[in-house]
Amino acid sequence: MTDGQRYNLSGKRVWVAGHRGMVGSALVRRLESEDCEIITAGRETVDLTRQDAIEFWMQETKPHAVFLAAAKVGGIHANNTWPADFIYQNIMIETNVIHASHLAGVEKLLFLGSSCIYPKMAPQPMTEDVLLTGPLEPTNEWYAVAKIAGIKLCQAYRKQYGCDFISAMPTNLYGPGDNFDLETSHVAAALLVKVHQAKEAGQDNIDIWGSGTPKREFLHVDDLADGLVFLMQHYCAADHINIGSGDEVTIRELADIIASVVGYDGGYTYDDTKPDGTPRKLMDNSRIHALGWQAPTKLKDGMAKTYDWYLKNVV
Ligand code: GFB
Repeated sequence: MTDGQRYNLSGKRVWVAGHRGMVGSALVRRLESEDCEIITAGRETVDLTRQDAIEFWMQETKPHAVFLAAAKVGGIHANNTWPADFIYQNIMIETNVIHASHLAGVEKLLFLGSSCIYPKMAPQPMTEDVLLTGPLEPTNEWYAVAKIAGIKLCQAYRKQYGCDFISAMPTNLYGPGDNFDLETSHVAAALLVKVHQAKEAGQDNIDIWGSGTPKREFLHVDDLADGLVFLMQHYCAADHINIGSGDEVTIRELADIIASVVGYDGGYTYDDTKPDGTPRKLMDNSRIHALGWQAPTKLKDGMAKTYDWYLKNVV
């Protein structure tokens, strides 16, 4: 397959690795409208950190296509607190799944990275080619190094063996299926929980970690899943590709959006014992736009849908 050709999912056996996570479950929802067979396997069936287990399972299962959404993920505090878990588990999962996919003759694989692969002080918006041009953000360099290794694995297997393995780098995500645990979650889920609980308890304050001034770009996970299926079908190149929304706000502005969705009119206090992390990480999405895909969901609408899901499924 050469650049620009379409990969047809019809009739294909498509493995979503990590189907219980926020991204994996969104991918399964999205793939239900494609004419393909969706394959999933929980940790009790195959432990992706064990090389022999994954190679055996892949030889038996023989998927045609793989979405590699399995990963050890977490917010700024989790990344900063458990660096060994983040680097070890992610490198093991990527190495095992990518190598086993090559051995099993997988036709196409999409590896999922993160915008934290880019240098902390990268010029904004960040184009794909700023990768490896400067030092990483220290709170998540372990996770970032593992994700950079995943990009390089895909490129190496393409170069040496001709495998059609591609990499997509999403911006910060939110949506149904997110992790709502306050210690390990990302900011969108954390603030949704804090604002909801404050409203329910009649509290007039919630705490925001750091200064509230860092900027983040937020993409609804159902938009991400749609974009990933689009890339699986239309993108074929060694270079990784950004996938974002262009919806950039400060953390304080995000709190205001969530407050208006939830109906909370209290205030905020800022916890300066917690890190700010990267000051800004806005993606340049020109490449994926040029291919013909854009994220449809606006941040406030996506947050309202997520809050609705949270009330029905988590509270
Ligand atoms: O989403 P988040 O945890 O991760 O935090 P990163 C984003 C910003 O929100 C930081 C602030 O400036 C946090 O200090 N923040 C404010 C909070 N209140 C809260 C809160 O209650 N919980 C959380 N979690 N944050 C992660 C990386 O970075 O982004 C990962 O560590 C990954 O590796 C992911 O790349 C997408 O955006 O800073």
